[in-house]
Amino acid sequence: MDLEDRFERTVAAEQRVEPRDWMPDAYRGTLVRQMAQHAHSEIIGMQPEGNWISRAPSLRRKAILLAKVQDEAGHGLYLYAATETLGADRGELTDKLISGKQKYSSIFNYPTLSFADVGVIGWLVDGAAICNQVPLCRTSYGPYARAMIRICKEESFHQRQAYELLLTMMGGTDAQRAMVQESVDRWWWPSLMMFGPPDAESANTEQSMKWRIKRHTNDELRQRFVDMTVPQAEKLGVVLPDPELRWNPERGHHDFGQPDWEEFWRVVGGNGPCNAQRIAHRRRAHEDGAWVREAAAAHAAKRAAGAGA
Ligand code: FAQ
Repeated sequence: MDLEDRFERTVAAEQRVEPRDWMPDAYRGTLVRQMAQHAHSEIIGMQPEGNWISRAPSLRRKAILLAKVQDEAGHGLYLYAATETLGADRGELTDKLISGKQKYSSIFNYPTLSFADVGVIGWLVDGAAICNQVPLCRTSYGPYARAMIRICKEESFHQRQAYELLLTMMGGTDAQRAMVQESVDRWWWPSLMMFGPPDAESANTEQSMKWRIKRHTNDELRQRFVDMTVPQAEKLGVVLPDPELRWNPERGHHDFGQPDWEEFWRVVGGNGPCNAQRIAHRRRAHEDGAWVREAAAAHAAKRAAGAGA
């Protein structure tokens, strides 16, 4: 059996492809692209909520938010480590992020204007991330699938703490309820965009599904997210800002409107409300951390020299 046959059979049999196995160059390239974008999203995704750590309304909320943002750093690190098993270089990936050559999720280019955004991000953005990532626990590349299992457990906790925060705010004053609704109005459509363009415009889906990197199409996951979120919105008492949203008994799913796809492509292309700010912040943090990398390298060199003596 030649190498390509063996690879195809492994994927078809729902077995995992592991780092030392032969794999087509394009499979490797697609994985590095998707996993690097995913890692970058986790790292850039620390910024919108990090904006509220110093202004959280109580010590309890501050401790929870701090833990969530730290988890996101951890997710980024697992994912960068997983890309290294494919031969990628973490330093090069960071350079591509801060020079705008590699993407990260569009959602993190929107501003966090109120504390309700912390709850709504945890509910909708982590909710969308869970819908997208639970199937990735069965993705064909072993290290990515295993990283996803741990990440999904932590994302579930993120979503629950956020829903509890929103239930508390909705049980509060009229001003608090209005703050939650205003936040939902801003985040609903960008959350739907997280699943990527409609299937007909998704350049990568067909091949990624064949390789079992992706297990569902963008539109399938978007539908799943809407169906999951509507009853949660009802229980909370917020209105999702889509006049076309209604249950369709024939399909057994909710019908819903389309996000503004021109806005999506603008944000993906670098021209969203906060793209420049997010990249500048990440670049500054990277440059400010140069001394840590130099010290770590000097320490490692010294130890290696000592070990050789
Ligand atoms: N934003 O052909 P497709 C999180 C790009 S969750 C920006 O459909 P694909 C947790 C796409 O890369 C967020 N770009 O692409 C958290 C492609 O461009 P390319 C991260 C997007 O890969 C929560 C082009 O458009 N999650 O961070 C977006 O088959 C709270 C055509 O698209 C993941 O990355 C977008 N929304 O499907 C953290 C999950 N959508 O590369 C903090 C893993 C598409 O050809 C706080 N990734 N593009 O130049 C995936 O599942 C897939 O990559 C998709 C896109 C579904 C995102």
